[in-house]
Amino acid sequence: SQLTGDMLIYSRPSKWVEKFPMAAGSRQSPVNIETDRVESDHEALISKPLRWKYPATASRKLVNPGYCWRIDTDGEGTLLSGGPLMDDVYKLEQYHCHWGCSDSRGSEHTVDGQAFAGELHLVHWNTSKYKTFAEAAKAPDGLAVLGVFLKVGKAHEEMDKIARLLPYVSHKDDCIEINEPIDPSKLLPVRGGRAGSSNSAAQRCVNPCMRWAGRIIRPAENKGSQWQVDDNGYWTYLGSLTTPPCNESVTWILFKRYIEVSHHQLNIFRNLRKFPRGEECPCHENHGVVRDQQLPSATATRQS
Ligand code: SG4
Ligand code: ZN
Repeated sequence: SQLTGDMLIYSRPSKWVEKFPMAAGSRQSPVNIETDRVESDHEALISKPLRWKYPATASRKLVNPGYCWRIDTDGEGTLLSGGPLMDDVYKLEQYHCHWGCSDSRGSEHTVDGQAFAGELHLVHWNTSKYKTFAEAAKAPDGLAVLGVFLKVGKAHEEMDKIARLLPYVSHKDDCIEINEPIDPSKLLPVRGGRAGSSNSAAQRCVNPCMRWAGRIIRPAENKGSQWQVDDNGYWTYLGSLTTPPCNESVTWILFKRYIEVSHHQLNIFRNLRKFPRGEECPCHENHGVVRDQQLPSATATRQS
């Protein structure tokens, strides 16, 4: 059976490799972050703090591509640099979100086996080295994605601006212009435009468990509540896009702190439709890592 176009998005990640050979690569995302296997004292990470700038006016369009909501920016005046990116300057291309059908899952990455209710991704490309997003997406240092875990709690004010617009893009291929400014920096758990400026704050993930090799997330070992969550910290590793074509071009930067969104806000995400007007199938979940696990044929072994 041939997998085509959007159907891939709803298919099992283990099937993606049939059409996208990169999905079988050696730096595939997402991964499970094992907090006892991270390195803190990488000079490159601490010599320059990670810093970002996002004018609220850069958020231009809200799109329903059929498998998430996405905000496209004009990149104008946006910047991400420092930390693992060193002196290269990256621009914000778009941001989008992943969620699950219940509040206990939905994130793409996991931390010590624990999933979050969702994960926000801010996708940037390296403008110091490449001319276009497409060119950067093929290069090993072309993209940088900032990831923010979502946990269920109180409603998030900035996220609410997005949630209130989602009914206008309820179906696949719906798209609206954004008029009220939406500020992506207000969606980050760290304020002040910088992070990781101390030794323990920025940590590099050592040989993270791979999506395809390690495959199955280790069950939570009631470790979640004991994490050393640095106020200003992030984990970083070299990985890939989490969906086809799974390009191995992403420097991942995941904030250790999560943001809170409400159950109601997540339900608004889940109510987005996968298909154009006329077919009412809701996008209950759109995170990759758990899908294979739910299927009976998934193997529960971990390779070393
Ligand atoms: C989501 O499906 C986005 O909507 C995609 O954006 C994105 O692809 C894809 O996720 C993978 O990105 O940060 N999760 S991720 O690794 O950014 C790209 C579009 O389809 C190329 C534009
Ligand atoms: Zn994503």
